[in-house]
Amino acid sequence: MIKDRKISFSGIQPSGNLTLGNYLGALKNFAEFTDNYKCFYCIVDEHAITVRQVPADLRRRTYEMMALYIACGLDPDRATLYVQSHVPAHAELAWILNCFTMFGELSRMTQFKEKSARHADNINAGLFTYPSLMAADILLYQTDVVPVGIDQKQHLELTRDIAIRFNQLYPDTFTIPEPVIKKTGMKIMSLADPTKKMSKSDENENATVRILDDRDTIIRKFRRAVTDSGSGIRVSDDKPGVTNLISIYSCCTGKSTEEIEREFEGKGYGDFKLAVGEACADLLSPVQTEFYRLMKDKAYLEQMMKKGAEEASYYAQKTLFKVRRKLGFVQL
Ligand code: ATP
Ligand code: LTN
Repeated sequence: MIKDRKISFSGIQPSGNLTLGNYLGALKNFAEFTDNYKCFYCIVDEHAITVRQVPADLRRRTYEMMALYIACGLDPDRATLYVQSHVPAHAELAWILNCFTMFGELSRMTQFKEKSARHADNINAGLFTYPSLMAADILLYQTDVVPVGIDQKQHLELTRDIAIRFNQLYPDTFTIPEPVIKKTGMKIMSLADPTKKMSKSDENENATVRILDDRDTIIRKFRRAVTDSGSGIRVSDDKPGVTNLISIYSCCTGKSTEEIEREFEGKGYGDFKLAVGEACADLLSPVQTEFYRLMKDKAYLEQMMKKGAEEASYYAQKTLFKVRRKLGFVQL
């Protein structure tokens, strides 16, 4: 494929209500690429069913994700926004890549180990081969950059290994993608246990701030956030709670760590937590307003999904055609 611009691709699962971690680690960074890159941002519903989903919830969240993509500043005329299951090429390439992915590699994935421990009654083959589908997502579009949080680094490394292996056997098939992981915001921690990642599937509601939480809820959750013993608002390994809040405040306001430490010198945790809560609520408020406006117009969201799927299919088919030809499949 001859590219006139570099390509950015990322995906988010419609598997729960999105958190501040998803926003700061991934979503918020997607729009930055639209000026200079051709962007594909996917709602990965096929990944979501590796864990049991209630059908009505999955459907509702898929619409919500589309609305959130747009509400976060992604213009559907400038970025291709679509749903994974609307483009069958993803599942097709995933099967092919499964034949180039090793059992040992998949067994080492920490997300697989964590999710199989959490869902011990449903350790299905899809959960195991999840990374080959993710590699297919990325490689189908000849992607150059993948904006993600740090937890996805291992999957990105595997994607690169699969692409390199495939290219060695069948030269010039895939572009080798690079992860783009922002230093601040790459791993927002739980407000209840700052040694754990903030996760959308956490059962403790006080552990997560949701993108759609209202202002009072956001401020209350930050007020209850676990901080560390002693006082002092500074980044330190023995202060994981305060360090996490400083990083959130930095993402929300654009201030550096040093500026923040100076701003709160001599102040208590109470003042600091309130400031973080307010900054976070201010950041999310315009996203929420736009989200609720868009959710009233389902027909528009469906129209955008359709347009996105058509655009994505066009590019995906080109890669898939090349792959099939190189493998020796008969093309009719
Ligand atoms: P689940 O809890 O269902 O496993 P998740 O919250 O990890 O989901 P995903 O849909 O798997 O969310 O992730 C979407 C994007 O958000 C990915 O790029 C991921 O790296 C990023 N992300 C998720 N949690 C965080 C976090 N706490 N901090 C920063 N980025 C995050
Ligand atoms: N595995 C990712 C979601 C995901 C993704 C992708 C991210 C699926 N396909 C392609 C980037 C690129 C997750 O669990 N966060």
